[in-house]
Order: sequence, then C-alpha cells, then structure tokens
Amino acid sequence: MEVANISLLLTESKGNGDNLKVEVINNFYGAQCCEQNKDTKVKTTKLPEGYNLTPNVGAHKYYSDLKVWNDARKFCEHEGVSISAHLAIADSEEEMKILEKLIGTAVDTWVGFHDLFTIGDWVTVLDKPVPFYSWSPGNPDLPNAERCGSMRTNGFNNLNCNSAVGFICEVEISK
Ligand SMILES: [Ca+2]
Ligand SMILES: [Ca+2]
Repeated sequence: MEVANISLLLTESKGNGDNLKVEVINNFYGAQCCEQNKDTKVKTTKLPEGYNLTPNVGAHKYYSDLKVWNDARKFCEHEGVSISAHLAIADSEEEMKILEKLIGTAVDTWVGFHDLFTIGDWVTVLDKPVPFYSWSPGNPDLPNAERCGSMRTNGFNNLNCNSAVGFICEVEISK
C-alpha cells in the first residue's frame, strides 16, 4: 500500500471517521490492492539487467556467450546478489516452453541439470531430482560422454560438459 494512495482516499472521503476506516481497510485487502502489492513486490526484487520475467514462473535470460557447462553454472550463480540465481531449471511444461522460446534458433543451450554424480541419475544444479522431463528425440544418449543438460528447440539433450555453447540463467522470484 502506497502512502500516496492512502492520502488520496482521505481527501476524497466525505463520510464520518468510521466509514473512512472501512474504506481504507477495503483498499488494503481488496483485490485491487493485492494485485498492486504483487506488482510492487516484483518491481522491488530488482532483477538483474535483461531478464525476461514471467509472473509465477520465474525470470530468465539467454546468453549467447559460449561457455562449458561448469563455467555457465558458476556465471549464473553470480547473477543474483541478494536473490537466488542458477542455470535455468524447467519446473513445468509452461517454463519449458518459455525456455524453448528464449533459445530461439540456437541449437544446444545449457540448462541446470546433470548426471555427474551417477550416470543416469539426473539432478538439478540445486541438487534436487529433475522436476520436469521433456527429452528431445533420441536422448539421453551416449551415457558416458554426455553428462550435462542442454536444451534444444524440441526438448532436453544430454551433451558433453566440455562443449562450449550458450546458456540460460534463471533468477528465482517469489511465487
Ligand atoms: Ca524454474
Ligand atoms: Ca545427447
């Protein structure tokens, strides 16, 4: 609730003290109020430059700089100063589609999963099981050689971690 809005209410109200109180409370808890608060929250999160925000999903940024997977992983972690940032993790089909759109026509693009601990046990960069799978046709293949997660326009790929490709970082937003 912004102070400016309260002042406006006070000026416009012609009721007695009790009515005024009700109006102010409604404005605090009404739908309009809460939508405004949500926006305010997003704005004050201070996203790093160039992030594409999708409410209730996350904020993502595609980098075309070519990096090996581990360097991309470290780069993304440094994107968040006071908020959590990491190589992008698709938590849902909706987020998967957002990532696919971001990579455009690029081929392989690093995202935040790997099986570096145990072959075939895919985990995220946050050490959690991969929440959503959509492998591109024929993948995962080459289990010994390809242990880092990338994305193509038609789904996930496992790729040699030392390949230098673009990547997508994600900044966690409050949902
Ligand atoms: Ca995510
Ligand atoms: Ca592969």
